[in-house]
Amino acid sequence: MSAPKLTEEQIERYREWFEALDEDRNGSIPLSRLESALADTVGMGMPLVFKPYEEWQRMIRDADADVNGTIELHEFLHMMARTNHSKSAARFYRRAFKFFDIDCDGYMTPDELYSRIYRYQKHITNEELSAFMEAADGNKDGKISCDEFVDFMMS
Ligand SMILES: [Ca+2]
Ligand SMILES: [Ca+2]
Ligand SMILES: [Ca+2]
Repeated sequence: MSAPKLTEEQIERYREWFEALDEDRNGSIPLSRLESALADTVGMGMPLVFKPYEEWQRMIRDADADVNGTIELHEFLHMMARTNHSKSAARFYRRAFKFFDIDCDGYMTPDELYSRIYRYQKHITNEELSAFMEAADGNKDGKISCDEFVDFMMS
């Protein structure tokens, strides 16, 4: 098994997630707990608009390498590494982009982003959306291309 490639920073962040999810602090997280939690933490704290729930479930089941019904830290890190850096992640974000590009012109505008996100997460603020636009809009033309989106989500 090849070791997952994560930066120190990512390992630190994922370890914090893991510890937050490991409520009884025994070093393992039941699959069911992880499933419901991941649904809320996918990318940018956005809800689960990017990926069908069944795919997450499958990914989590796959992550339980020793099939003991719980995810241990090393299994968790391995799963996050695969999610972050695999080609399938890029494919997944490209598909997600299409979801936001409502008029299919190849760009995600603030209006499109807002109308999609709002359906799932009513409490998102204009400031949060602007911050996302600002951060993801690499060439600062006020809209997000598919490449900009993928780069941002995978950075
Ligand atoms: Ca396990
Ligand atoms: Ca568009
Ligand atoms: Ca742009």
